[in-house]
Amino acid sequence: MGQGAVDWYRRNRERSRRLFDLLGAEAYYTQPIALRHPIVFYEGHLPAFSFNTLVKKALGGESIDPRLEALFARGIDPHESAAARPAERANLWPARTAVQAFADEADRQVIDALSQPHLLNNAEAVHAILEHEAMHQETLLYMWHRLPFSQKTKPKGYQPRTAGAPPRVQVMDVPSGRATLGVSRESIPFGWDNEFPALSEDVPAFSIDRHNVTNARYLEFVQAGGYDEERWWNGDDWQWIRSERIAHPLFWEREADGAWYWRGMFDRVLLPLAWPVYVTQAEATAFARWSGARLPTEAEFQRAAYGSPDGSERVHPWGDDTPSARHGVFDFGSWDPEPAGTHPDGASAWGVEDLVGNGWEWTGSTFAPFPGFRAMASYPEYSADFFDGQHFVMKGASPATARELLRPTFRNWFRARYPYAYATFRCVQGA
Ligand code: AVJ
Ligand code: FE
Repeated sequence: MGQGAVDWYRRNRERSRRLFDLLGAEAYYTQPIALRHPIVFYEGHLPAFSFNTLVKKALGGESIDPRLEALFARGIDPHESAAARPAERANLWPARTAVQAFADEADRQVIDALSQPHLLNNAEAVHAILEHEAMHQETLLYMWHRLPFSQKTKPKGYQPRTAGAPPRVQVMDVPSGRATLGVSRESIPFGWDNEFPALSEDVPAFSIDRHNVTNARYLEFVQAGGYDEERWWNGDDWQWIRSERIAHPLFWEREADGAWYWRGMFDRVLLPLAWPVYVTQAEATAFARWSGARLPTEAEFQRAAYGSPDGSERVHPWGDDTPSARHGVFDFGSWDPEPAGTHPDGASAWGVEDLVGNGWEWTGSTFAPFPGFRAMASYPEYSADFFDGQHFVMKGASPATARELLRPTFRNWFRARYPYAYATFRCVQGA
């Protein structure tokens, strides 16, 4: 593959290191999200996955440490009932020095492999390890988000951009037309298995919110008693609302005096009314129902984001220009969201803003294989383990999504009641 892959790998490793450096030592063995592993796992998982996938599996190389390679192999999205119990697991994890020694050797061998010119046959494994690390940097950030502020060091000069009034609610019309959901293997340098093969759909006309649903709009739902009324919620979601006594989004906190706050990455701030609300798919669905609308399907999202009046489709919502901070909040451009309406340069052909950036967007579509799906050789469990009807597609990007992942067919997914991700939504009407 050569220099490009080596550079990307080093850039990834450097960014991961900087993310770990934000934390105090006391956080290392803690588990900020009960459904995911403790932080120590991820420092091992990133190099272990790269080493296992490229050096061992693709190239048939020897082990460095079979126990650590197995321990750090996999750790995603366990079922709600399978939440790891911290006490039982505490002494399972190695000392940090051992994790880092393993990581250094794995890095050395991965970089050595990436430098070989004959890696072309293994392009899939190479891209998989590079995108895998980039994706996990977002996982790390939303885990860090849940840690006490006292365990994180705020980067010098960082201030969340809270100023600005919520934009007027506006809907944009999207005429009927075709939308691309999946692509053929030959047409892009790399995609995950769930992006293939080619698939396009006719999408009837619909109208869609110009902006994401903001905290201001969502507050109306909360204040109208939305969390107390069963009729807005799907059955399982209502059970969850009741049994967990959920009364507002996880990112919101309330003081005794009744004031609402947003839990940011490094600060708690008075609820920024213009920011997109971050919620579960369950909460997004309830809000949409309450407001007489629904969530977009995956096909409608694609049409709103990439379609255009002349029938062609764009590379990005705004066109062909290389993604930059002017188009939206992604690629680690901020530690928090920014006000809706502040990136008009990123608008799609229909004038819909922030489709890519400022928060992943929930769809109403379950995560399912496209007809003709084939699990990828280098990581066959990547998608296939999640085609269970319980996961929903998210599209777009959040502030913590690397620019390399901004392609129209990239699909993300979580369970309907997973509250930790940087995920927002907008409503549609029609058809
Ligand atoms: C695609 C973001 C849902 O984090 O659970 C990381 C990505 N897969 N390691 C996850 C993933 C294996 C996955 N998501
Ligand atoms: Fe992983």
